[in-house]
Amino acid sequence: MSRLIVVSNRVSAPKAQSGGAQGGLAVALTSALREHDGIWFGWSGDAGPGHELTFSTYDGVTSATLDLSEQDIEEYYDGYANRTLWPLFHYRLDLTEFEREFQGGYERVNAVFAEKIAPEIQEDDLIWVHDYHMIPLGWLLRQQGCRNRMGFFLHIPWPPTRLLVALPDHRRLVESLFAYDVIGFQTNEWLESFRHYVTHEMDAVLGPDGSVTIGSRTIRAIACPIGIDTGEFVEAANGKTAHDAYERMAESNIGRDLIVGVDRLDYSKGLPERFAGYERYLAKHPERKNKVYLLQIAPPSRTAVQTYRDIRQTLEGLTGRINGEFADIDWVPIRYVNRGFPRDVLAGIFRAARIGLVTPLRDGMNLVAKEYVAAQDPDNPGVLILSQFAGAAEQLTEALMINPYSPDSIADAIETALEMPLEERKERWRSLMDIVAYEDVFWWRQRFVDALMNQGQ
Ligand code: GDG
Repeated sequence: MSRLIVVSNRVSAPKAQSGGAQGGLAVALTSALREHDGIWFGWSGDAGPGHELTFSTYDGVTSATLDLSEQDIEEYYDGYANRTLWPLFHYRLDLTEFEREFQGGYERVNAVFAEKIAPEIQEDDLIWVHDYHMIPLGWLLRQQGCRNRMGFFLHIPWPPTRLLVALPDHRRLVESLFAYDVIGFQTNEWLESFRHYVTHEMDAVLGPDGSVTIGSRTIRAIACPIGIDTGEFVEAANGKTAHDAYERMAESNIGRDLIVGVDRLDYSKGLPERFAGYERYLAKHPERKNKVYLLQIAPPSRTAVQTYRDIRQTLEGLTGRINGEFADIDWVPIRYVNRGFPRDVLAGIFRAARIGLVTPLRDGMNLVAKEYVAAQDPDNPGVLILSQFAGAAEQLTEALMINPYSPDSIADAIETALEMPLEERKERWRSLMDIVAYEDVFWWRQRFVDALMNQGQ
């Protein structure tokens, strides 16, 4: 079996997994890497001089990280990754910042990674690069003489061509993707957008089975939706910590229905829209006052970026206003918690919740939706309300689908969910769970790695 080399911006070894906001990528890759011998490369998350690799092995996963300089972090991570590519790829041209230094820093840091990683690669290693931080890495590795099979997986959406062309040097960025043998997207929709771009902007020729040819170079572009480690999550939901969290919730609910939202604090997650939908619900259904509440867990992320500080302020204002307007002396309609919790505590909270409310304006996939499904009690499952703009909507078709831009759409779905008979809840949950259980993180990994091994055979 070939070794698997994974490269992503951040490396999150298993020991770092308790508490705090654990990104979806980290959760997924840890499960995948444990089965393969190999190395996970990335940024340490720290600022420091030099770019030396530090290796460590924990629980079957070897990681190799390097520090970046303050300037690298500012331009590559806070800059091009999080102030240029992230908003643009989430259709937020209004929040996208185009600065030459950001692009320069991004290319420089990717070149550092290529230079450091290339000597560590063995002849038949498979290389799997992740996400928007690392788009040009494959091309830069090829410049270092690397001839291995290389795949790239994009965890976030691929934007429509008309938005992408607003990025200075967009073509240079997309061309660099052709250094990979396989490119994976979360959904058919993002894949379609990519195919549209390469045919309209680059004269690519599309072939059967996802092949894309430019000149003499043929690669494969596929849709390959990421899953969760469903078995582990079900186990967590049935474990003692989750049970304690469940009991704690049940005690504090005192018969009220819990609606839960769990998201990194990010403008793509549709949190103000979610609160507005819930507010509309309370206004439309005064009879439900004191019988329901929304628990929103939102650990802060990317706090160096102004737009992230803004979203935090917006939500604090909204929570205060809604609670001020609707609360009673013995009831607060929104509990807004600005910190992270361990995974198994989350599993217990999900299980205690009558509704999982997932309302992103755009999301590559959204693993919380899948985790909510996995955590449910099969005999008395809750209802998933899901944005039509989450990548997960392509798979989780039995969720109650909403348009997050419409407060009425969210409000009506909340009422439908609370009124839903047990039989229908069970039926919907069963078909959601079949997908979450079958198309899990191992299925995803296998599908991508198979595509990579078979490409060009
Ligand atoms: C990107 C894409 C795509 C959240 N709060 C806590 C916590 N979390 C965990 C969740 C989930 C993960 O973080 C978030 O994953 P998402 O998929 O929802 O979102 P992103 O972080 O934006 O991830 C996304 C994903 O990559 C994978 O490809 O699905 O579209 O944007 O696992 O449970 N975990 C803990 N405490 C928290 O308070 N322990």
